[in-house]
Amino acid sequence: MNVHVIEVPMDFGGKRHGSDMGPSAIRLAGLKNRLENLGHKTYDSTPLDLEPQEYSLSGEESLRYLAPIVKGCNQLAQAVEKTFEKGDFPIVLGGDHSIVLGSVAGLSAVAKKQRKTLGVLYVDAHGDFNTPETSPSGNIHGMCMSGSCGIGVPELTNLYYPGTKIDPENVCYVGCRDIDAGEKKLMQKAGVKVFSMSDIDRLGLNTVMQKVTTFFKERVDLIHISFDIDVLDPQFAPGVGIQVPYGMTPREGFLLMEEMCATGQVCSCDIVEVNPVLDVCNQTAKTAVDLLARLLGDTLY
Ligand SMILES: [Mn+2]
Repeated sequence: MNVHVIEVPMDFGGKRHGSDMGPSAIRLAGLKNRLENLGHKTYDSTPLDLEPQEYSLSGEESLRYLAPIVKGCNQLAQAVEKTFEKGDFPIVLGGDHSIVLGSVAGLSAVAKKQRKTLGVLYVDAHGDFNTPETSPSGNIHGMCMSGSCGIGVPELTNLYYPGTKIDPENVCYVGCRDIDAGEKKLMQKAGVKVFSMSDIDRLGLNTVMQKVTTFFKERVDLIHISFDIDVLDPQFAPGVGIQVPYGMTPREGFLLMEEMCATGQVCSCDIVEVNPVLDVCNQTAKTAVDLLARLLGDTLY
């Protein structure tokens, strides 16, 4: 398979900066070699033409850095659309999670043209389903999935092209454990599927993944995975903007990726919020590489 590694060094969406260095950290951790050893051809580029955060104005407090986020996500959407249309597999390296607005917009544009249904597997400690009214922080990385689902301000819901990018009923979460009260109501109303950390504890990840893959098989043609590395427990992935305790182990993450690989439906993947400034010896980026390798066919035996 041809894999296009799309680097998105953009960290406007979160409070703690430094995830704009995530793509370099993941590249340094050996992504190219790992994927090529699995038999894939890789190429790498960045679509961003943007001033960094230190040179940009944050704008309104309830939607911090809205203008540069919209601009960068439009650039990303175009790159993802082109890659996917060519039949190549986009791996999008964030950056904070606001970039999912761009990935999903680009993919959904192609899915529409091909008359295929798109689903999103959202692997995250958080819901990222706030609006400016419910958000405690005004940070857009907490409003990106609601935006993709058509909920929130028009600048986000109409990003790249007018209209909703993904039907919330085709969105499935795994690993949530820190959801704001207001966003929980929005998620329940929108009808997204959620397997929280408690569900993983109750059922085990293997059973959760059987339910997840059945969910997608029954309702969509294509799956985009948006993997926020903060879903992992901070003891294994300390290099993230917001550490949330009691998370998934890397082994659970690997199993999730292997099971998704086996569906044959996954068409692209983001891996976001790797922040080398807060990391220890680049271990969070190394885990990101291991996760991506499992998604693209690596097995232990
Ligand atoms: Mn997130």
